Amino acid sequence: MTEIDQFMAGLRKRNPNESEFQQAVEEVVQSVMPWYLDHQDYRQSQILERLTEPDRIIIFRVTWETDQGHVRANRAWRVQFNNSIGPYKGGLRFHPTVTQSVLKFLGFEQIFKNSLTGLPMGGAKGGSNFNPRDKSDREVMRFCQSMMTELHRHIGEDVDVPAGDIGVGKREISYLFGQYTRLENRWVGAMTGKDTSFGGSAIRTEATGYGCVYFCENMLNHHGEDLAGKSIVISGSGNVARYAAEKAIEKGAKVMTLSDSGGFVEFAHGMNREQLEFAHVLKEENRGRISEMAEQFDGVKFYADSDPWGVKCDIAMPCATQNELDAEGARLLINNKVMAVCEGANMPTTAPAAGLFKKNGVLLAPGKASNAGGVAVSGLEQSQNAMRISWTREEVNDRLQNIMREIHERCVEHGSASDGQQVNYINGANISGLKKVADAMLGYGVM
Ligand code: NDP
Ligand code: 2IT
Repeated sequence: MTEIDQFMAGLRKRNPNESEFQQAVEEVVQSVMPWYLDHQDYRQSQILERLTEPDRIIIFRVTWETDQGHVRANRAWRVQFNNSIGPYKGGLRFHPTVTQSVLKFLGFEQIFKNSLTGLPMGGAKGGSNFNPRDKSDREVMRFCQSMMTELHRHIGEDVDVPAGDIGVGKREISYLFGQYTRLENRWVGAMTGKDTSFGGSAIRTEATGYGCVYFCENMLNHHGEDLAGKSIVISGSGNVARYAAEKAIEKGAKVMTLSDSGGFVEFAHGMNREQLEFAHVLKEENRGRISEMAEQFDGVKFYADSDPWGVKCDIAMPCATQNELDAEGARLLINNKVMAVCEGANMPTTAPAAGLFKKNGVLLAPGKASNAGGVAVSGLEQSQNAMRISWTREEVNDRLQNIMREIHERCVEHGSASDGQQVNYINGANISGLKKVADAMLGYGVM
C-alpha cells in the first residue's frame, strides 16, 4: 500500500458516504504527498491528518413559513475548517443538492484557495438544502432571517465571515446581513458580497468571473499564447459564468455558450454585448431560464438537457457546479483540440476527466487557483469595512489583477514540470496553498 492509499483508506473510513469530500481530499493528497514526505517536520506534526478534519461543524434547523402559512424545516450547516492564517472565510450555498459532504469539500478547498490569495483568511463553507428557485422574495427573506437567528452566534468580523455561492446572491446576502446587524446591534463587516450601498466592495459581483479570465490570460501568456481571438465554451449562467463571459468578450475572445440546469445555448457567431446584457437581466433580475435567449435572438440555439462540451472551442470554462465536466465531456473537448480548461466553479472536473486532460497535454487550472478572485475581493471588502473606507472600481480591479497574477506565479513556482515545459497547475496550487497553512500550524505547536 502506498502512503496515498493508506491515507485515503483512513479518510474514507472516517468519512463514509462523503464522496465529494473524499474526492477533493484525494486530489490534494495525490499532488502534495511526494513533497509532504520530503518534509519530516510536517509529517511528524500530522499536518495532513489535522488539515482534513474540520475544526468544527455547526448543524442546525431552519424553520420558516411559506406565503400560504405552511411551516417548513430545512437543515443548515457551517463547516469551520481551518483558521490558522485568518478568520474563517467562505460562501453560503442554497441548493437542494447541498449535503454535509458537499460543504466539507467546499470548505476544505477554501483553505487552499484563501491561502493562495496571499490575504489572511481561513477556510469555511456553509449553506442549506433550501431551494430559493421557486420561492417568493418574502419566503426567501423569512428563510434568511431564520437562518441568521442561529448563525449569528457563530460568525463575526474576526471569527467567521460568510459570503455568497450558488443560490446566494445580493438579495440573500442583504436579508442575512440585515438580520445579523439587528441581532448584534452593531454594524461590522461580518459578511461580504454586500451591496455597495451598505459596505459592499466595488467589483465583488464581477470578481470571480473577471479573476478567472485574468488567470486564464496569465496561463496562456506563460505558454506563449494569447486570449484574443480564442473561442471559449462557458457552462453556467450565474454570477461566475456571466462575468467571465463579460471579461472574455472585453479581451477579444469569442464566447460560444452559456448554460443552466435546463440545457445550453450556443451563439453561432460568439456572444455579443447586447446578448450579454440580456443574460444579466434575465438571470439577475427576472430569474429566468437560459432557453429564453434562443427565443429572443436569431443565431442563438438552445439544446435541452445537454452539456456544452461538444461545441468546438480553444478554451473551456466550467462555471456551474461540481463534477459537471466528466470523462465523456473531456473526450469531446480533446477531440475538438481544446488547449486549456480554466475552472470557474469549484471542482467541476471529475478525476477521470482531469486525468484525460493531463494525458493529452491540455492545461488545467484548478478552481482553487482560477476562481480565487471572488474570495480575494471579499478579503478586500473586509479590509475596506475595517478601515471604514471604500475603494474605486479601478483600485479594486487593479488589486484583483495583481492578486490573480501572483496566484499564477505561485502555481508556476510549485507546479513547474521537470521537463520545463507545461506547468502542472493542480500540483502548484495545492503545494503552494498548503505550505503557508502548514507553516502556521507548525508554529502553533500541537493543537
Ligand atoms: P449561481 O447561483 O449564480 O449560478 C449557478 C449556475 O450553475 C446556474 O446557471 C445554475 O443553473 C447552474 N447550476 C447550479 N447547480 C447545478 C446543478 N446541480 N446542475 C446543473 N447546473 C447547475 O452561482 P455562482 O455563479 O455563484 O457559482 C457557480 C460556481 O462557482 C459554483 O461552483 C460556486 O461554488 C463557484 N464559485 C462561486 C464564487 C462566487 O463568488 N459566487 C466564487 C468562487 C467559486 P440553474 O439556475 O438552472 O440551477
Ligand atoms: O467558493 C468561493 O470562493 C466563494 N463562494 C466565495 C467565498 C467568499 O467568501 O467570498
